[in-house]
Amino acid sequence: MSGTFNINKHDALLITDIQVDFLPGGALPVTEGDKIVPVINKYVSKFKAADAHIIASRDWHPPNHISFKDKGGPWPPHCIRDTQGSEFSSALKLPNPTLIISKATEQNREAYSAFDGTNLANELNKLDIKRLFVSGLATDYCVVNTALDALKLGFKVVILMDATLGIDVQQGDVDRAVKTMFDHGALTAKMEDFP
Ligand code: VGL
Ligand code: ZN
Repeated sequence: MSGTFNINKHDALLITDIQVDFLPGGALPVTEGDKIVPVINKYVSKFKAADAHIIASRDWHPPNHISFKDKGGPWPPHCIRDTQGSEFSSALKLPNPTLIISKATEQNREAYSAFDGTNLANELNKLDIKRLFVSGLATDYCVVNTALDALKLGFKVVILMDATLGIDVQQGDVDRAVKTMFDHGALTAKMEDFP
């Protein structure tokens, strides 16, 4: 569903995990993940100009995180805190201020949602943010889990379809994730929906 969105100070752009390891050349790359970075930068400009908030989440694992293959998890080691792979892409233009949310920081617990084990909900309430526009990686993991938690917590959620990409471990995972978000009340939008 689309339409026109007027952005204001009760809105936030959530930029999900635009980190070196999730981009081509990284440890757990999303195919063509780099293609959405300029699009996200454009959204940043628009949201900044409209006095909205900018939030960037990052996957921030300890070494030996439970999600790593050698610990029995599904993924190659990635986004180990304070390493080059965990840095935000140098192509991503994060403004000042950007609220940074680090997630999946506990060794023995996986957390895909940016709300899981973080203070994101408190921060949103403190800033009087009512609506989240979600961009970034990966649609079928962090984005879908974050969006569903946001909806559960009573925030409005809009998925920026031209600024998210997924992994598709199984073909159709991304499409199913979008459908799940939609079925739970998320809207979708793309650049042309912002005047
Ligand atoms: C993610 C796979 C592993 C994500 C994090 O943030 O989407 N995906 N760790
Ligand atoms: Zn991870």
